[in-house]
Amino acid sequence: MTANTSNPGIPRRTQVVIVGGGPAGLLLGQLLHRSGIEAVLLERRSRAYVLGRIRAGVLESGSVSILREAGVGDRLDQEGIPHDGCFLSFANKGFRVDFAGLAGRSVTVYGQTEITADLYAARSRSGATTVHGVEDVTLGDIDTASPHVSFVTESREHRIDCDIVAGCDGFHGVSRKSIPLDSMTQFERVYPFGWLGVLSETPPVSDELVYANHERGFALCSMRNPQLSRYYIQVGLAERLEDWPDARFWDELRRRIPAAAAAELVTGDSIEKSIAPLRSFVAEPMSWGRLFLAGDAAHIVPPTGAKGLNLAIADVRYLHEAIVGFFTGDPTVLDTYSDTALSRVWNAVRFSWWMTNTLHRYPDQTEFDQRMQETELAYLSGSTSAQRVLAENYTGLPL
Ligand code: FAS
Ligand code: PHB
Repeated sequence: MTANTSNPGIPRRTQVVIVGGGPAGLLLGQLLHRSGIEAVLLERRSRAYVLGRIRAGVLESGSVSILREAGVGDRLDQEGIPHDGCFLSFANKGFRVDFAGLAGRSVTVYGQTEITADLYAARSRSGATTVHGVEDVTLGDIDTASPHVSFVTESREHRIDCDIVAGCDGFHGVSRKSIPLDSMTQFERVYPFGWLGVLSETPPVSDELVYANHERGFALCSMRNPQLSRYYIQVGLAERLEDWPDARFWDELRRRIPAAAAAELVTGDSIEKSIAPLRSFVAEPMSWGRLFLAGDAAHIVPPTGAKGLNLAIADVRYLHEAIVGFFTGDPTVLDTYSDTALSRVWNAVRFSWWMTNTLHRYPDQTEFDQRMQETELAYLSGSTSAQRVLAENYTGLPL
């Protein structure tokens, strides 16, 4: 690594530049470090800002294994909550899908916030270079064998030459946009609703997640631990946070979940409240020259299937293997990364799309549409085969 005179902590050259310090970038950095490969990580926001984000909550069993292999599974094993099933409800009726019995595997509830904290702690221990507060990040010569990344930090310009650029900078990042549009195909569906999420220091209404289809709209009861609950209700795209005081949120949630659950609901002040839009998006291919996209930089799924974070982790596992192959004499394995990752991405995109369509109420939905949803859910409630399909996809298809 060649030191950079204007800022000794920032090298002029390294093997891999990772753009984005969310879960994808941090996990890739951790796996590469453990493989003896140098990677400089560039993050636009401060570490505190990234650690303050409240996002995903459910980990597939494959994701848990990968985090353990990365050496960041200790707290996850102590504090993560295994879930062997979940509930779905419609027309005030509910039924349980037995993940363990039907798919032979479970999921673990452990917040993305905690995963990011564990990964940042590991990165600090590794001593690898992380630059926060970067601006004007620009990828150069990514279609050659000598790519480089330029950026500004503390009003100084920097350039890092490297062998590989990992674009882990999320949907709004610069990496995907650095690929010529005529070299890429983008697939997208924007849903006509969003999720209003609340975090509250209250005991969860149920030991397992409850996904509710209701004619007023979707609702989800989740948690982070026995004293920290996470709830969501579907809202229209024009809804504003200021129109949703806590009391209104709790009243609406009670109306959408089964009466038995509503009777158990413990309400409290929200300690976080946000509205997230829902979209399905896939960019093909997930690589161009020496640039490789992972996580939300390449794809977005509606959170209904709890797939976003898990897809990011699976991408990183494949990309790590490909990069190790490149540096140990087998450059061809990088060529297969995009196809390998996309085959898993599309399965998750389909499942998340199906869960979203089955559980949400569309603004222009007719009574017939609502009856079709309820009929599908009624069939699901009585069919072990149909529940097995849901259980296999929800707990994560084999990596
Ligand atoms: P991220 O977006 O997490 O991280 C990208 C990082 O790149 C960010 O830290 C950003 O600051 C940085 N960055 C951006 N541009 C940059 C630049 N030019 N230079 C340097 N850095 C740059 N998934 C679920 O499974 N369940 C959920 O309930 C769920 N809820 C969500 C709610 C919201 C509001 C959002 C936005 C997403 C949610 N997701 C959920 C999906 C989410 O968990 C993502 O899948 C996950 O964060 C993906 O991780 P990354 O790919 O690392 O992207
Ligand atoms: C969450 O706990 O934040 C969560 C759980 C399951 C989902 C989406 C979000 O499908």
